[in-house]
Amino acid sequence: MDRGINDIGIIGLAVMGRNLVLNIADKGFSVAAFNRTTAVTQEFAGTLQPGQKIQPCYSLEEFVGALTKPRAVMIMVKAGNAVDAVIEGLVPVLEPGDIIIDGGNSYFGDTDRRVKSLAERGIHFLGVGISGGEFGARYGPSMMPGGPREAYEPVRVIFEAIAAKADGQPCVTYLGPASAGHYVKMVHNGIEYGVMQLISETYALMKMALGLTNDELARVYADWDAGELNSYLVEITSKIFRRRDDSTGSYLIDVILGEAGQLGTGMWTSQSAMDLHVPVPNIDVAVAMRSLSALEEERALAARLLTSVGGVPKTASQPHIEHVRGALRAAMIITYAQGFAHLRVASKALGFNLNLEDVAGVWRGGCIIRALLLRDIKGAFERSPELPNLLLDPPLSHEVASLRPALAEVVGGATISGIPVPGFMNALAYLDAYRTEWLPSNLIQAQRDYFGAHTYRRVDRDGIFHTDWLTE
Ligand code: 2AM
Repeated sequence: MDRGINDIGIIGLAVMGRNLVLNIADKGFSVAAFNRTTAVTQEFAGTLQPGQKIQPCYSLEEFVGALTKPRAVMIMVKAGNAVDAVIEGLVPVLEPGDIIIDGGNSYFGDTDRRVKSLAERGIHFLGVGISGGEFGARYGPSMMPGGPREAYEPVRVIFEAIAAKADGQPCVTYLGPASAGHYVKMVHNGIEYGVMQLISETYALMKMALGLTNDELARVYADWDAGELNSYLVEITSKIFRRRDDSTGSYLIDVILGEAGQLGTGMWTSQSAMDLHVPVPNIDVAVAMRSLSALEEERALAARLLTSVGGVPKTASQPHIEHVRGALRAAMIITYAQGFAHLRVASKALGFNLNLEDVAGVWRGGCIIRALLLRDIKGAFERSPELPNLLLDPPLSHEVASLRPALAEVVGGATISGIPVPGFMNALAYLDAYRTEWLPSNLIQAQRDYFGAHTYRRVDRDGIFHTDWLTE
């Protein structure tokens, strides 16, 4: 083990932290490593190979003393109070010009607060979204850095070396000031929720309406992954259906309880989109469905009471697998479109000045929502950097239009059969509403003016109008 002056330091040696340490050392940089509980550091030190440029440290003073200046300290602890606790410990031992990097899943509002309060003490703070899980941290994550630009330069070479590569480019680039990085990571997770919901609906359709076995499902998803649906989430879905349970020997998927958990990032995406008045119905419904899935007892009761609307009536036509595949491609494009539209508006409202082509590039590899589709999305923003919505990109809109019949077919059949496909329904409704020039919202304006004198605008004249509706 090397002892000396290190390029960067990592605090927090749980799964993500220790894998990042190993990744950084593999790329030829030297790393100081520290964990609050000394036993964890000792255990980690015991796993190191001779020659690895990693220096385990047993006090904050030793850790800070082992770093080149300006010091770059990356915090890899649980989001929330732990980040503030670590920062509080660091501030007295750091110097102006040093850089604290938060690589956790922090709420963007917390990141804004930390950037400001540390700037007052002369310390730079970078909020960096990191996606890719344990494997990504070890062999190449997607990284979304935000904060003061001058603080990014000293760590840029390390980040570019450790990040995933896609089409030869590192999946990391400076995204914008303040909480831009954590905001982009939040929306990444929102899209992830939306796409996982859609894939789970294709599973429901093919299992319930078509009666596909787990082996058949594994083959279908593998086949999809080999084509335009190529993506990490479709790939792992195929692998999941092959996996056997060690204790029972049956398929593992069939013994997993259908109660989806959530850590909050999907909900944050929905909440912040609503604050900005950006419609992201596929993300909203994905959050809602996780919450609904957790109402296990109520659902068991309702299944008995409301059977007449459940089940698969004989009249329902079976979906064609090719239609399900087309519906998934269309709904995936629509879900990413909502996420990018969210980022477009947030960028303006919060002053991030995001380059959405860069965001698509960073998501091309290493992260959970990496997908071949992101190459098309990157191309769309390359052609038109200010595009407000991906559905206005000619090639993507053409593709979605050509897939709409498949999407409608799947939603129609599932509705008659009573198979819940709220993700597909929302994708179709969003598409249809977005492409309809006339919406019945004139009636809503009339109603608002009727009961609340909220006024309305007219199609034929400028100005604000109010009608006394009670006088005929
Ligand atoms: P620990 O091993 O000392 O608990 C994930 O929980 C990581 O976050 C662990 O490395 C854990 O350190 C660290 N962590 C959690 N709360 C912390 C705190 N208040 N201060 C420092 N590290 C903390």
